[in-house]
Amino acid sequence: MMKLFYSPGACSLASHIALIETGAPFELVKVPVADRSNWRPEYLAINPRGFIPALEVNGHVMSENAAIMLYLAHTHPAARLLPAEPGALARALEWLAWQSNTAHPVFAHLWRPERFVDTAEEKEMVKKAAVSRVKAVASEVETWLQRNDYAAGPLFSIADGMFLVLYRWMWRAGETVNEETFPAWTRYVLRLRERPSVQQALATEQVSLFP
Ligand SMILES: N[C@@H](CCC(=O)N[C@@H](CS)C(=O)NCC(=O)O)C(=O)O
Repeated sequence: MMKLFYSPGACSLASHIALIETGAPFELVKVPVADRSNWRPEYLAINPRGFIPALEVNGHVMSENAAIMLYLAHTHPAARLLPAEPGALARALEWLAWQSNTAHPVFAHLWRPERFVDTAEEKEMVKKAAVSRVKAVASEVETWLQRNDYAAGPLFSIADGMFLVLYRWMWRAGETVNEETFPAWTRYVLRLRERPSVQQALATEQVSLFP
């Protein structure tokens, strides 16, 4: 059975949602990053990089949300987790790459500056720079969703889970996110919340979409 290593409300929520969407049976293993469980030897034996998520399938472990979700989409075609049309498929992959190489690192700089620099002064500078980049990331998502229902365009795909995660991270970072400040993004997360997979993942992880 597939086994997902996750931390409540972390980026692993995107893989969790995709996993439920497949309809396949799976097990969840909680590795809370809040208490640094992900750096314990037991977890490093599973994913030597120490990050969550990781997905174990028949003894084989894969990491990185994009890789995990692509694997799930390909092994469960009936779940239609990726668009067939090449332009929309490229768009889904574009957002998956951007989520990993641009959006996620902004929050890593904000919440874990010690990963990048050493002194207290440097950490403050890194955090300060991240605050303005958070706003740039958010405005990119809002602009896209003003013209498109989902990340890939008209249909739900594996590129949507992380937009939902980022929405939560916005208010967790102290930003005001609501119908007034980010109307399209807010309507979008309300639409995603209608999916049973999203409801189940949020309930299991015991996290909410709004403050
Ligand atoms: N690009 C990776 C990012 C993984 C990542 O940074 N995960 C965070 C949680 S959202 C983590 O494990 N943080 C633990 C730490 O920094 O100690 C992915 O998309 O899977």
